Amino acid sequence: MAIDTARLEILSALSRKALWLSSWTIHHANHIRPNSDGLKVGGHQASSASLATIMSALYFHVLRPEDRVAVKPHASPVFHAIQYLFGRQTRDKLENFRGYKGAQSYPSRTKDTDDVDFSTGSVGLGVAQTLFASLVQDYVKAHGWMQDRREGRMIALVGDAEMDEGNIFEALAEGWKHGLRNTWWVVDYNRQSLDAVVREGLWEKFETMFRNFGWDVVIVKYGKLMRQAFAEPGGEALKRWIDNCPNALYAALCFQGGAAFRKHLRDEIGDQGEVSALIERRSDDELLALMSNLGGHDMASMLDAFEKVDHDRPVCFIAYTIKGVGLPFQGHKDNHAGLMTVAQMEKWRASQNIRPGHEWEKFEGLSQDPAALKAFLADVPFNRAGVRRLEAPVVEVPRQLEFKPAAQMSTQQGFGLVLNEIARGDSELADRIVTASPDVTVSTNLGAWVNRRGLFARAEKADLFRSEKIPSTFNWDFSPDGQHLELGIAEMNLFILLSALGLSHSINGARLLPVGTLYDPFIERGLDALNYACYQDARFMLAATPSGLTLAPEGGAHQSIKTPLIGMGQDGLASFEPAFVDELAVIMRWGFEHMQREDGEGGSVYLRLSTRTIDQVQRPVSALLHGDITEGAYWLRKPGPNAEVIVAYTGAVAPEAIEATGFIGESRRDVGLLAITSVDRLHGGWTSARKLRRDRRAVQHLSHIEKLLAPLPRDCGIVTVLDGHPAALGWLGSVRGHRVEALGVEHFGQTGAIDDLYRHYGIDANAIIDAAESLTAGGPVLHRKMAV
Ligand SMILES: Cc1ncc(C[n+]2csc(CCOP(=O)(O)OP(=O)(O)O)c2C)c(N)n1
Ligand SMILES: [Mg+2]
Repeated sequence: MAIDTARLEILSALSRKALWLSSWTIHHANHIRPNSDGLKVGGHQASSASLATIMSALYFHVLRPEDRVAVKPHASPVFHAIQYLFGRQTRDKLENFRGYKGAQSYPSRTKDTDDVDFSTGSVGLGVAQTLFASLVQDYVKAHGWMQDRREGRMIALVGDAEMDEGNIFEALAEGWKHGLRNTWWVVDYNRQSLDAVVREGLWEKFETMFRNFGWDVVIVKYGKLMRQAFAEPGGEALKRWIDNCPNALYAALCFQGGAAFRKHLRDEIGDQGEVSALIERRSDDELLALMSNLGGHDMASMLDAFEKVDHDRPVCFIAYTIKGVGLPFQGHKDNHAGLMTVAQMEKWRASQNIRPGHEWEKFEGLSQDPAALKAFLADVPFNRAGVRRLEAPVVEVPRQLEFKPAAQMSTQQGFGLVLNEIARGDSELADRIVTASPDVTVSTNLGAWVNRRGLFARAEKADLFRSEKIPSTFNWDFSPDGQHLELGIAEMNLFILLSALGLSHSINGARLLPVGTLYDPFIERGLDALNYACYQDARFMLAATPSGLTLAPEGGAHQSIKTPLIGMGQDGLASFEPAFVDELAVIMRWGFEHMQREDGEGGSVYLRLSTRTIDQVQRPVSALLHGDITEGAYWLRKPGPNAEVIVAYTGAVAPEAIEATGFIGESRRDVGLLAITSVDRLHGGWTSARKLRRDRRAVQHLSHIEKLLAPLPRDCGIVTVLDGHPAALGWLGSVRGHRVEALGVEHFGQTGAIDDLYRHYGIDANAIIDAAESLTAGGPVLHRKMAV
């Protein structure tokens, strides 16, 4: 469908305006209101210019409110400029670009106030997020929760160097397996990265790969000026020269200008009559305009490419562009952090007919009637639905989550039992939970859940083993009602999928309660994706199991040491390491509510679990204990008034801590045993209490850990122990000034049985006793006899 000329002119004008505003934003931040630390705000002018036309085509014409976009991080200024033209971004925030509470240098769902769909910044992640967001939309649709909402296209604006990120390829494979639809990736093919010009010929490989995965590939290489020139006599030869020109040379010539192009064309094509005449008919400026008229800078070509798509298969658009197009450093390989000088900006300002002092005016310098432009912007299809962030009601969580108790269990087993009980019922909670696992569904105890709730696929697919009547513990039926998304091994995909699932309430208006499982050490494999999922406030529960040395019997390489510190350090993630299953049930209940809180307190939940079977405590869980467990700790054995030492443990080392406390109690007074269920929440509570007191907002307020440790005499020692890095608990001594012996694991890789390993790494009962001895006066403490 051809677009009418008047509309095309307005779109081109708005695109020029978006480019101007994005460059002015950066210029302003550098030269007019520079950061107080004097840092140059580079890095974005060239990247933004590269995408100004494409983004304008999308936002001002092609996009619909239900479409969602991940914008390449360095196109943030042009994104904010477009939002400013829409009236959704303030001048103040643009003037304060990259400053305190100003517009963010990478589009941020949580920190920006304009209409960011997905946070980007770590290249590659936003791209894959669109793919998973589309799968989630399919999931929501298949479950009948789209109501009357239209399917959106999930669109990523991708830097060509961004394609080097492996997570994109991992996602591509997963998308293929799940029958990906409604996903567009628009590659800003400027053939430049941060440092340099990208490798010749790489894109042909990518192109084939996209097609292999079932994507439509649309190449937008030539703009209208080029196509017209190719139609002139000699045009074929010009086209051939352009097609054969190496990336680096083309970029360099774009930087040098029309005269340089002319010289090269003359030298290389020689005097060939028609093509020479074609070139000579143009002035230097006209020749440069022709040669920089690549498809990605030509509004009509881009619109045409977008509008021609008449199917819902995924599409990769490869749009040829010039990094920094239209700016003095266009094409220069060093332009990533390039900034225009004041003099260059003055010259460019004049060429854009923008009067000094009128730089922020939306329609300054455009030849169109401002009223017409205003009316155009007010009627842009993308904005017709108003606010694009949706909401979904909170799913009620029962007061208590049940599980079938046993005298001895592991927390991983307990996790499976709790989910199994939920799956058996017909609560809304059960319906809204969606599980996912990177090929460790069975080995993380999700099997029972999957047996009851099935695997998700848009089309039914029966379990062949079942239809062939071969006995198997697990039912592997796929259907559109299924509630488990089975992934390949790549952990990055798990986290990006959790991120997409965990934003469904806001993106699709349908709340999902995602639960992902993986082996604890492999959190590190997907850590950046986990970080970004939390950063954009996606809500999910992560069950990481087994953890610590309790996975090491499978091989020393499978031990996780630093994940407790990751759990503490990760913003937006409340981390727990319960020892007993009744604690876990309380935490999961709390977690499903926490995942839905919108009061600034909510977030995601990380459960660090274990396969180690231990004796369970038999007790009623009182409301008080319930509160203590979710706040992070309780006394499993209360210390007496003259306590000489206490043991504070977290997680699977509970049996060692309990046993050691018994031995220590033989010869030391009033020994206490502190069960820590969440070192993260304990620490966070302590930090915020100190801040409240300092700010004089709650002078009397004491945190949970301060209250727990308050009765201890000043010279009481604390032995801390966990199957993880000792620093996670070592801080307990700072709360009230007690001496600490912090036990934990600091070295990696020994294989063996759990007992051997606990002894080897010094977190067994005797190591705890030794530590208690070193903190107290008095005779030797009886030790546990070693098996011989
Ligand atoms: C994971 C990650 N690594 C490194 C960076 C630093 N970085 C920012 S942009 C960039 C290269 C960008 O090249 P490209 O994707 O082609 O975008 P262009 O600026 O050319 O549009 C790099 C290495 C980053 N943001 N994220
Ligand atoms: Mg690039």
